[in-house]
Amino acid sequence: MSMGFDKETFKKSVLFNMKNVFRKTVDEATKEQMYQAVAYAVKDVIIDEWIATHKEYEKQDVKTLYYLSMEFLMGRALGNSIISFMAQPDVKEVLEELGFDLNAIEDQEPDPALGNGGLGRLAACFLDSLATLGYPAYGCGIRYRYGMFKQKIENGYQIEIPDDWLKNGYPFEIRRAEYATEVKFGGYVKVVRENGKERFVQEGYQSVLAVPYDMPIIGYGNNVVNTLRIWDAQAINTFSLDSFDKGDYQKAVEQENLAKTIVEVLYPNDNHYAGKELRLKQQYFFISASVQRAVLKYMENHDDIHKFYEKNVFQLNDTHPTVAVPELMRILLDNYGLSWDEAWEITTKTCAYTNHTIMSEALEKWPIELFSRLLPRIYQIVEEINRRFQQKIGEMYPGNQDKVRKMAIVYDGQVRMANLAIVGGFSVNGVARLHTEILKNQELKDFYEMMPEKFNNKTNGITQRRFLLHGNPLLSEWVTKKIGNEWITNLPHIHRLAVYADDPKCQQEFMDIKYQNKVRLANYIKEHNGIEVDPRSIFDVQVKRLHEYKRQLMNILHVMYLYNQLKDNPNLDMVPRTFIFGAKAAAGYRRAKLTIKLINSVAEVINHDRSIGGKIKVVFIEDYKVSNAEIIFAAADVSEQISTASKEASGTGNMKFMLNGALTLGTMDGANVEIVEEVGAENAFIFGMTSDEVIRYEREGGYDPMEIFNNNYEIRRVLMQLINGYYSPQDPELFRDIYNSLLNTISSDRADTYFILKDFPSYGEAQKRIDQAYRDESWWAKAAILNVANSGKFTSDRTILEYVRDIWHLEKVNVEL
Ligand code: CR6
Repeated sequence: MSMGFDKETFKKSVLFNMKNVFRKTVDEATKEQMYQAVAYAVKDVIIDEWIATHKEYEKQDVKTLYYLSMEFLMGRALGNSIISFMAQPDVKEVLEELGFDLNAIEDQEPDPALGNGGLGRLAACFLDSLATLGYPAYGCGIRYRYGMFKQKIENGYQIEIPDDWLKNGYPFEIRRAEYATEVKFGGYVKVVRENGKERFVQEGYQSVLAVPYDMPIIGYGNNVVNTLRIWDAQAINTFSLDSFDKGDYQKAVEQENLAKTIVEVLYPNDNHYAGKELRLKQQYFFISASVQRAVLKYMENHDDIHKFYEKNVFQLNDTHPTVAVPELMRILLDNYGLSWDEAWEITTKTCAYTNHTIMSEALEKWPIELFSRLLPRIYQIVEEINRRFQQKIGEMYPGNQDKVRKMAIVYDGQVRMANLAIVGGFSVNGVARLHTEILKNQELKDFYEMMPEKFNNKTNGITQRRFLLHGNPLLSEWVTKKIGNEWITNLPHIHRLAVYADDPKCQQEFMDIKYQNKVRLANYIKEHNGIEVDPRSIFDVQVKRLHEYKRQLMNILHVMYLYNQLKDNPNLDMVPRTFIFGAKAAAGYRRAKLTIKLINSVAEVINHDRSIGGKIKVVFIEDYKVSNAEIIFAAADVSEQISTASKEASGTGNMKFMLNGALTLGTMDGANVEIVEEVGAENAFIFGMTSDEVIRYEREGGYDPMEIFNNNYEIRRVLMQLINGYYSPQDPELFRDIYNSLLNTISSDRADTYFILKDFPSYGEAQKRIDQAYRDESWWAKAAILNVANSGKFTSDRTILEYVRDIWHLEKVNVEL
């Protein structure tokens, strides 16, 4: 147990908070009030460790990582905090003594969703690992007033509801007004001459005040508490009568509005760039504040700015934070008076970039007009970076305009952020081996040829502390009973479970735990969806953002196909299956939203058809988020990871399922490749085209879905049901767009862009193999245990150690109390 925790003190603290914050005694308190009182007591416990950690960092003058990210999908903090200082049994007892149940109290916490999906959740796992491994790090992001929307399903359609997560205050955060920083937008750049030197100053700008809020990131059992710093925006001068008199009224109001709107909401797009001006404002806002603060902090205890990179490293989580490159340049040039070469050396030794996608629609490109109007000085610097880089291209590839066309940073009226990130840093990494290979050999081939030393792979990972220890207490206790608890901070140790995979008693124990977790999920589904599901059926789960490349459509088309088989032959011999979906669609992504409607329409028909004897159930879990994800992973038998090969950079849900003993039904895409390598192809269900095949078709053509439609009766039957009202009798045309996306070339250059029909037969085969395999309970249990036992590679601790070794070069710190 961590030294900061004492049960009696904790109890007193809870009672004190209850009185002080709510003027209540415990027996009058609501669960929500109890949650707050407990949360503040937890903060009390960690606050000394938090202070001690930062003292230690200062004392040792450590190198610090700034993980710059537009998104941090943290999930709830209370449960994990308690686990981290290893006081869960005590806290549970304290609450029981006070008449409350810890689970119910945890359930009161809003689930801070300041992220869309994998990228934001990865950032959260990384922070957990960094603290647990004892590395000095800040997460830097935005304190969105509204994070990811809450999803409601009404009449089968997704409805987006703002998620006011700050409504009752957030007990874990601390406002740090003393670090507030001004961020400037717009205006123009004036050149002033001072003793023979030119200086650039921005004038006529609007500005906002960036005010940081700090959240504690608690290491597991090691007294380390790092910081997630998220920035809020405030008007610099709230407007006064005075400014009204001077005619500045308009300006004052504008500043007020600018501040309010900047941090108002997270853009709900995953893997898709919308090109909105406000988004660029958000990017510059949090980057300028974070970079300014990092430089000031460094200069508090150092006098030579030239060595900045020795003590600081900025990791750019995708291209969203790329303005960090010109912003650091600006500070070094304009505030510290460095020469271009000096500033460039420091900047390119400080910044490193992670690429998270090859999907072209996710590539950020800003029109010059917008970029230069919003960030005039930054744009000047980007132009100069581009001019010098093009010169370098010219030297290496004389007269090769094609190289310039492909690699230039400013080209065709646009600023290309990925190119800027590659040129402005010392490292470029992909997030799974296959993804990095595709970057090197296709998407970023020219950059790789020019600067191969920058490229490296860092296969993603997940934290076992949240996704097994917290999310699956039954399995986690069982694992610890078998092999001890070292896996909590050293996941590869979990391989010791492998010796139990053949043991019938262990198999039985494992399957019993899976069953209980399925009952827990079934109860959740009953409570939230009103649908009864049978925990003895196979739980076949696809939870992730809704996107065409992830092919939820292929999954539901297969359900439609199976249902047809059952209707033809009600005695069909099949193991009962529950198909579980969970997915949010970006609010403006029409086809994705229609797919949700399709899933719910199919569910409506199938779940009410008594003639199939309950052999298939379809459930769409509303509002998929970190807190219910933990329950879902624990209960899954089958993990659907069925993206079109080459499109899913890594995936991280795939790893969370594996850790919880689900078998992967997947394509050879992203990190699936490495999962299969670890667990063995015989313990997974792999199907579909390889990434090479997909890429070849994309390049050379030669795929015609119409041919499949014409030659495959079962597929044709399913597709016809999309347009004959079978699942939408009131409106037979409802799903026409989905039908068209598969067969008509009108909506894109090629029909079936994601090769759903092409992979469908092989997907159906794999599904059949699952049906057969599940009948042999002992085989299944063994394969499931082997999945758990071979998940060691996929801890984010391993990923972080690789980043530290190859990119960040941080020193581990011990914190004694
Ligand atoms: N959408 C990838 O698509 C990857 C995560 C984290 C994604 C996904 O395969 O696991 O990043 N990409 O690396 C982006 O967000 C751009 C994602 O979450």
